[in-house]
Parts: sequence; structure tokens; C-alpha cells
Amino acid sequence: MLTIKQIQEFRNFLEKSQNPLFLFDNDVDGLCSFLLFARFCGKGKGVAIKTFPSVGGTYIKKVHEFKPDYIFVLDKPLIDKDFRNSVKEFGIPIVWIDHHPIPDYAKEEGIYYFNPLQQKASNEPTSYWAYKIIKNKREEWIAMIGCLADWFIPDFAESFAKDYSDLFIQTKNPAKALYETEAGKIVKILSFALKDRTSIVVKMLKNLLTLKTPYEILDMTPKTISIHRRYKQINKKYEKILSKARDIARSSKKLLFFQYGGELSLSSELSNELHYFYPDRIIIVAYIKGTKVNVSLRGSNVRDLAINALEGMESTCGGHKEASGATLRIEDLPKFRDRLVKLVK
Ligand SMILES: [Mn+2]
Repeated sequence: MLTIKQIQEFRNFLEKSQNPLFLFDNDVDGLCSFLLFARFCGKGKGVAIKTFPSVGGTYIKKVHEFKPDYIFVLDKPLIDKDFRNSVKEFGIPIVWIDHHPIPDYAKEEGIYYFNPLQQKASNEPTSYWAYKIIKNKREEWIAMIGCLADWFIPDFAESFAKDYSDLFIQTKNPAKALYETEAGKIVKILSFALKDRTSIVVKMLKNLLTLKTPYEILDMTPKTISIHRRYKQINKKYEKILSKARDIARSSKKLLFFQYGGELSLSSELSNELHYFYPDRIIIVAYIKGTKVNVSLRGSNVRDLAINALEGMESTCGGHKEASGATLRIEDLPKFRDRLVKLVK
């Protein structure tokens, strides 16, 4: 968890900053963390980071462009050395909040690092702590959406359920919350909308900064029409791929291994929903693009399982214990699959 002192310290950075730049993970937890902080500050610029898993060196151009006095990094587990070094030369502090495993350079000079894993090893989503930092009840719904997106039912869920009984039923089961409530539908809408062209995402962020209630996302208004357009477009493709995966699930047992291609990666959404349908299975969703494969994994101890299966391959693997991601080369995919089958047995 974060200590009261850390919460205050982070809040001070937000209050001090005249021109904050928010670099956030390109998912709904990252987005909601940005919205909570930027709405609190009433200023600043947000950039959804598309390099994965780290903040890539190319994003230094945003620092040139925007000339911030503070850089806030939200929900990203890593920052490239190029980026850190250039920012250090400018003398701009990096205030970094995350809930993934802690890199060894987190204590580097010029970096102020906040992670609930540091004390008592809890790993609440970034938007959970963002809400504790800004402490404004009116913003609770934004934090709730961010937490749900990361499969986390926060301590303020009950209060949210009271305020928005038509959007959420009090439950301790995040899968149920995500796939059986309107609040969960908002998560999906935002998640798909983030997959749009950068210029459209920029417009979306501007609009989201002005919303007063979650209903404005569910209803199609002038502010949210482009969000809905993108959602519908992607959802159609998504449902198609999902039903293919469920066909495969019918003939698989402990391990559900599904691979697909196409222009758009929907792996984390697919693996989440498959985990909802088949909570006791190991879910592996592999997205093939060119010669590379991005894999999204869900299930008990799946990160360790993947690390084992990837041994000796040119690959990466990270994320959380039961919800993680990996990359590998396409020629290694059959071997990866075979090893998983053996390990799961
Ligand atoms: Mn997160």
C-alpha cells in the first residue's frame, strides 16, 4: 500500500506542477488515473503510451513539444534508458506511480517512485491510489471504472453501488462486475475507444476531462459519439474472434490456447473475458503480427508458467502473477505451446 506520507507527497507534486505532462499506460486503468489527476490539476497534457511494456525513448519528443515542469508516469512498469537520460538532462523530475514489479532504477536520481508493492506488498490498481491521492468523492466513479478494468473491487465499491445502483450491484467478484453490469460495459467502451488513431484519442481525452457522470459515456452525446462509433466497430470484430475462441474452448480442457491475427490486437480484452467464462483454466491468447507474437495470459500462477515455457527463447514476459503478457518470435510459438501443454498437465 501507499503510506499517508506518500499520498501527501504525491499530492504535493500535483499541486506544485504548473504544466504537468501525464504519460499513461494505454489501458483503462492508465486512462482513469490520468483523468483523476488531470481533473484535479485542471491543467496539463495527457499522452497514452503505445510502446509496451516501457515508456519508449521516442516519447522524448512530447517533452520537447510540451516543455512540462513535471512528468507524471502512470501505470507503466518500465521507462527506457534513453527517455530517463534525456529527461535528466533537462532537469525535469519524473513522478512515477505504478503497481507492477519494481525495476532497479526506480530510485534513480530525479525519479520519485510510488508503488503499493513497496509496503506490505499490495497491488491495487493505479487508479485506486490516484483516487486516494486526489480524495474527491465526486470523482469516485472514474476510480471505480479504472479499478474494475484491472479486475479489482475497491473498498469504495459499496459507496459507488449506492450512488449508481443502476450501473453496479455490490459484488466481490470482479468478473461478475465486469461482464454483468453497466459499469463493466463502460470499461469495454473505453478500452476499445483507446484503440483509435492518436488524433481521435486526443479528442476523446479532452471530452472525458469534462464529463460529470458515467451516464455520459453510456449515452451517445455529441461528446461521446466518436467513442461509440469506434466501440461498435471494434466490438463487431471482437465478438467474432471471441466466438472462435469459445469454439476452441469446447474441445480443450485445462489449457485454452487460442491464436489469431489481423490488424488489431484485442488480446487482453479477449483473455479477460475468456477467464470470466472459464475461470479454472489457463488462458493463453496469442496475437500474431508479422514475425512477432504478443501473448496475453490469465489464470493461476500463469506468469511463472510462461517464464518456464519461454526458457531459452528470445522473449519477454511481465505483468502480474495471474494476469501477464509475453512476447516471442513466431518460429518459437509451436514449441511454446507444446511446453505449456506439458507443464499444465
Ligand atoms: Mn494497471
